Amino acid sequence: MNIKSCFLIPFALLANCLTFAQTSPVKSVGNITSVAIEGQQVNITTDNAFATIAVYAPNVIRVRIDKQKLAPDFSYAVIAQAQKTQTNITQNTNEVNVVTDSLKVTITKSPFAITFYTPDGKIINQDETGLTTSWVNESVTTYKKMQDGERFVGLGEKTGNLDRKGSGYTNWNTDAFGYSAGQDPIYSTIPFYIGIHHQVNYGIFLDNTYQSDFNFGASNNRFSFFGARGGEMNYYFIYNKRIADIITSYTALTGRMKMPPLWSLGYQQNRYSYYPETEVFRIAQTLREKKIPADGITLDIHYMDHYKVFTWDKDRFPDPKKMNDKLKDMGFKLTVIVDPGVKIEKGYGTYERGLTANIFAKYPDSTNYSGEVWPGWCHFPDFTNPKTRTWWAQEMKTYGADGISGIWNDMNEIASWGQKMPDNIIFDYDGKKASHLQTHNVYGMQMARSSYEGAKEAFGKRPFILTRAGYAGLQRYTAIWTGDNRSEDSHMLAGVRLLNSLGLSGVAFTGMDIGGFTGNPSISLFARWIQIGAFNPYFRNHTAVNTKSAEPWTFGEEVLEISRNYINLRYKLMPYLYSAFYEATQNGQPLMRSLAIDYTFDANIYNEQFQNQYLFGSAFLVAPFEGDAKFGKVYFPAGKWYDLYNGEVQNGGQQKIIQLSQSKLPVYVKESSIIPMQSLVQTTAQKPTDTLTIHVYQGAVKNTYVYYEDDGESYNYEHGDFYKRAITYDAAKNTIVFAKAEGTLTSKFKNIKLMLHGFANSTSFKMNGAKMSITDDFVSFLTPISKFDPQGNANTAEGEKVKSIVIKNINDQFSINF
Ligand code: MIG
Repeated sequence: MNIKSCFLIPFALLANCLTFAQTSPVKSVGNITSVAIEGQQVNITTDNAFATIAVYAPNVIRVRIDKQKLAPDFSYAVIAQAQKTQTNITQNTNEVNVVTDSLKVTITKSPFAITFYTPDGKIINQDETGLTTSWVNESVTTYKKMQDGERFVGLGEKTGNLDRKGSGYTNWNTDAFGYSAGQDPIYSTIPFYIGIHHQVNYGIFLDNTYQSDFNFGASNNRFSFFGARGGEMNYYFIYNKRIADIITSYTALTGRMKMPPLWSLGYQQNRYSYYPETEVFRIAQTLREKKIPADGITLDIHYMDHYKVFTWDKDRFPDPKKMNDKLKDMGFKLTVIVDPGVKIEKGYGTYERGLTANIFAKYPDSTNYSGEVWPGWCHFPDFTNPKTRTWWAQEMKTYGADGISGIWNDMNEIASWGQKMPDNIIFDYDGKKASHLQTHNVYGMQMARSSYEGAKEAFGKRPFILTRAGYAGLQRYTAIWTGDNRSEDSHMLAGVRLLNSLGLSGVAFTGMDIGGFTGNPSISLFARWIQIGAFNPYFRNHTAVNTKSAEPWTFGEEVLEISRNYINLRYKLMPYLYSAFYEATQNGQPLMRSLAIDYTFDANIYNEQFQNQYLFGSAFLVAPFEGDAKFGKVYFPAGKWYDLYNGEVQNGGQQKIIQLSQSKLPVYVKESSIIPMQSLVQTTAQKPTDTLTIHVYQGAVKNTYVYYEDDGESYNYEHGDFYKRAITYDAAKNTIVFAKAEGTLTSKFKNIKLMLHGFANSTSFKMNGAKMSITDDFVSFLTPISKFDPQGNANTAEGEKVKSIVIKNINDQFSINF
């Protein structure tokens, strides 16, 4: 309440009111008292605060507000600098107006409140003028007016519905063992969300590493809010017409992933824990004998000597280098887990070197903080100190020498027994010095960063890095998985939404424990989960220490065949997957694409029945259902959709009840899609045959697809050593055009086989103007399984008649007319 409104109150209450105004526990930003325009930014003083509103890019506005003068700028998330942009800033007595090519911002002076408009004057987002921005003690919150019909998506690794309207969330990285499917918070923090209303959408990224809170109309219908328990209000407002472009803008700010090692896209076999070495070889051999393609095996904490990071239990693993050489000969790469806690033990090298380098997090009295975790009492490296990151990179060398290929960062929330790290631990925060409260949410990301930087040096190849905790921008260094989920149907589906939400929040390389971590999945649940896993970016089977074995062959012959079928399909799709990852490196598009990205204003996709559906890359519509469901309802958004397995066409804009089968995951292909595939291999270390098969699906929309290849392991692609080619299917012109390849690499394929789906009505095909021969062909994406499906569907060889064309030389530049 401000003083002015007190005058509207009867005299008898006035005294009361004034007392209230003076002692209000909520301190509002108040009115603007001075404005200074400085290039692209407006510097503001208000009754109670200081603010700057800066044009960061034509479509990105940065807002900073603090009770004291703004501190020097620093961020672990944002790597982009403000761009010089055509900006027009004017002011009159009531307001300041900031205009760029992409949007208009109006800042009213009494009270200080901001409204963002489209260039043609539609409101995109506005402060709630009664509440604006305020503090309760050190907590700062900005209140935004709830727009009619407003929806909210994203916010990273958050449980709940796709549309977050009506829910509130807290960001505080938490070791959430066996979390429930609706629990909050869990492991990681990405304070970025997308709001949608009246045919407009926008992104807001709150860059503040303190505990943060978001409210999308929970327990109120007046506002949405975001805020943090300390530090300054510091947010980036992003406006683009399409959500895909908002993701591109957000990842321009916070960075994008690098090309992953090709092997990390293969199937990964895990459990807590495989040991000794003979057990690792038994798993590797069984995968090969049972013809389950696989690329990775992961070692959990039991490989270490008494859980001491950077050591080996020499009884279990006498010669790691030899083991890795042998695994590599078999086409496997090894990933090992690392925990941040360094055991306090005299004579233990990592500990001693850590003491000498003085890199552990400290109490204010300069003693090293000790907490208890797997190895017993530990110190914790302060990964926000550049010195620590260098030290960790140095330690990483031993893994390089041992032939390790991947680093799995666990327990980096930080987790410790007791789960109550004291507030008063001091971290370097890259020279700024910060308490645990400010550092907590960014610690995990800085550990993953240290592992990435160290492994990149030590392995001599692209490392695979995985993390459990993270903060906005984590995608620059690492993939992420969703921790200790449960072997339950609701968890599998909640997991799909977690990954879709991470995708909306700039993280493309994501996965969940296939089969569930705690508990034992039923046969039907495992069958469904492994099918979905084949359509997850990171595809890893994992289970806890005290559960039954959960390798694909432990659920009976039928599930083994189902697993093999889908893992085979994944390997045949490797060229498609790899190209999709390339896209993520270029514009931040995730592999798992919530339908909110492409069908933002179609209300059906937010319906709880359909909210788990997603696109995998640009082509596949995946509809996940519980393991034992007999029927399911699928929503087909606008366009035309082909059943992956038999080519049957479904028109968009309809809901359809479909019969489900344990052996098949409902997957559809979007019209006009272009999907490159290869022959089946057992590991990405094996070369596929010379033929790149490219499926083209007839449709009404024009599609330009970018096919991408590189050596799959080095950074030479950064210097042009890749093979990249645009393929355009133009429905209106009846053409398929293969543009000239870019890059210095020769393709690993020698010829192309084009498979044309839905082209039965096209009878004459010409290549570069000359008539060409075309063959009737048959495509089947799955192998019939030998057992009778218990749900009653005999699974015979399902497939689709197509037309095929062989192009003898992949390097030909050609155009096909039909
Ligand atoms: O306290 O390393 O989420 O994947 O298997 C548990 C053992 C520690 C938690 C991880 C899980 C891993 C487990 N870790």
